[in-house]
Amino acid sequence: FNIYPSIMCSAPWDVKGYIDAFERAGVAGVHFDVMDGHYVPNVMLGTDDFDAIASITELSLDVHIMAEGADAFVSFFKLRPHDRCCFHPETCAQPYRLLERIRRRASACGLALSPGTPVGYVTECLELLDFVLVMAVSPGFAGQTMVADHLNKVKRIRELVRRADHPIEIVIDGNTTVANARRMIEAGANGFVVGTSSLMGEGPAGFATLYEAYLTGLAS
Ligand code: S6P
Ligand code: MG
Repeated sequence: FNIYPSIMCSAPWDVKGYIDAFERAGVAGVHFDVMDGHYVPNVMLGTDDFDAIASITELSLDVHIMAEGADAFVSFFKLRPHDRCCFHPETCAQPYRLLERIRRRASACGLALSPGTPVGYVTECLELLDFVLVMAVSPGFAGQTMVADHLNKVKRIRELVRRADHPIEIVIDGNTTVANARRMIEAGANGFVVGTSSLMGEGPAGFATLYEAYLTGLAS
C-alpha cells in the first residue's frame, strides 16, 4: 500500500523533522494540501511552502488542490517531474484539459472526489488518470470523522476500473485509522493519506514506530 503522510498536519517547526522521518521510513510521497478559503472554509499551504519542502527532499510531493478555478492554482506550483497533482473536477470548466496539462508536468495526475461529487467524472476522464483521491471526509480540515458512504463510492470506482481494464491507484484521504483503512482496502483502496488520526499525532520522533505498526495493522 502507498502511504502519503499529510504535511499540513505538522506544526511548522516540525516540518523538517517530519520530512527526515518520512525519508527514513520510505513513504510513497508527501501529501501537500492547498486550500483557497472558497472551495473549502480554510486556507492552507502555498507556493513558498511547496518550494521550501521541494528544496529539502526528493520525495514526491502529492499536491491536492482544493480551490475554485483549479486551473490557475495548478500553474502556481513548480511541479517537478516526479511530483503528483490532483484537483476537484467540479472546480474548473475543463477537467479533461487540466488533466492533460498536469500529465505534461508531473509523474501522476488524479481527480479528487468530495463526498457528494459524482463518480461520473472518473468515468469520463479514466484514460487520463493515474489515481483517484476519494475524500472520506468533507475537505477543509484534519481531524474529522469519516463519512460512511465513501466506501460505496470506492467500490463503484473499483468496479468501473475493472471493467475498463485501466488500473489506477485509489487513494483515500481523511480519517484513515487502521480500522477504517482495513474497510477501505476491502472496498478497493490501495493508497492512504495519513494525518492526525493515524500517523501524525506524536511528532517526528514517534513517526517510525507508528508507521511500522500501521503497515502491520493493514497487512493482518
Ligand atoms: C483535508 C485534507 C486532508 C487532511 C487529512 C488529515 O481536507 O485534504 O489531506 O490533511 O485528511 O488526516 P486526518 O487523519 O486528520 O483526517
Ligand atoms: Mg488532502
